[in-house]
Amino acid sequence: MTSIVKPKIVHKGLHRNKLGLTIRDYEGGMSTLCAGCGHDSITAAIVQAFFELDVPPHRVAKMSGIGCSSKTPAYFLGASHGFNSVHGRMPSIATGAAAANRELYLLGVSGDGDSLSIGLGQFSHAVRRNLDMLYIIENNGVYGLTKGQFSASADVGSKAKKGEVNEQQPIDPVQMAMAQGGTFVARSFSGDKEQLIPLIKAGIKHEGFALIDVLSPCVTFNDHEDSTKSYAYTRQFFHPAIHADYVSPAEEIKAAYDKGELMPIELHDGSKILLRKISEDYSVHNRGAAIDYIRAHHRRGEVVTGLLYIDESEPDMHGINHTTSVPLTDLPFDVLCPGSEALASVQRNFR
Ligand SMILES: Cc1ncc(C[n+]2csc(CCOP(=O)(O)OP(=O)(O)O)c2C)c(N)n1
Ligand code: SF4
Ligand SMILES: [Mg+2]
Repeated sequence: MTSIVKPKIVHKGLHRNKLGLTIRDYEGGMSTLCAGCGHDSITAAIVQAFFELDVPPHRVAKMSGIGCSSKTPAYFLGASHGFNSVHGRMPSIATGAAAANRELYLLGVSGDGDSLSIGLGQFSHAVRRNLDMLYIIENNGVYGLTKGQFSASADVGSKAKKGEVNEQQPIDPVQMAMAQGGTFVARSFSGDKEQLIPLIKAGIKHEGFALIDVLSPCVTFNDHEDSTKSYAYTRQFFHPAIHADYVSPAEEIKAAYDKGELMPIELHDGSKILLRKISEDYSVHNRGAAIDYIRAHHRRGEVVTGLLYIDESEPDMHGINHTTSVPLTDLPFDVLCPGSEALASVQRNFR
């Protein structure tokens, strides 16, 4: 994954957590994403959440697939374990890591393309297994890395950079996770760190599968090609001496709003989304009511944010499969590898 090594200058007065670490110890390489990309704001929230929870970075395994979103683990927790899997296959790798070592905090970062198109089956099975991990979808409605094709989360009527209009219904990962028995389901916005950081902390600590779908604007593919001031138009009349590309820096979109409040957000291309933060009296333990609530607001054009559902009574993957609590690397060799006679006996049972 591309990243630039950051010079490490630690200010003496920087706050230290219970482990004596500063926030700098939770950072990674310098981001190579477009300036203003929502994914960078989510990276900052992840860094802050792990720092505030006093989690030792080496106790974290960060997993991802392919996409701009899936590149971001290079930009946080440089001292943790990591695996950048093939497109849409991160849940399988995370399942293996979870089975091998329960002492790790598993964090999966994925995109709407990675999770809802090619990886939809993998995503669904991670939910129904209640795999003990925090799974963040950095949801921008497009395949950012491959230049802005619609993803399966694009809303009906949304326009691609080339003017094409999406006519297919979107897949909502939140409603999917609810329907498949998800035990921690939340949605947030990349620019709302007051909401996002506590949700990430709760998701890390949840025993089971915690999904946070984070709306994360893609600044580059909200740029319109019809405009004579667009980069695409300029390129037509420009003879490059070298093959290089430029994406204009954009401001990060931030949002601070209270419980129950409706917040209109203007995206970089001028389009709007309406965020509704769940109110004080919302019940997070009623799956049916939560789905009704999300759908009712969706019909009004609103996207509901906050912790939408939690169930702490369901066993996670380890509980269901009775996995060992000892990391596999710490098990004695004869337990891990019982020998050829034991294998032959298992095979005899299958005949
Ligand atoms: C097997 C396979 N098919 C297709 C691709 C091309 N590809 C790379 S990233 C991507 C989609 C990324 O979209 P998303 O997960 O939403 O990430 P974003 O870049 O928007 O953050 C695709 C289709 C690939 N790398 N591998
Ligand atoms: S293409 Fe879009 S998603 Fe990818 S880094 Fe740029 S702004 Fe972010
Ligand atoms: Mg995407």
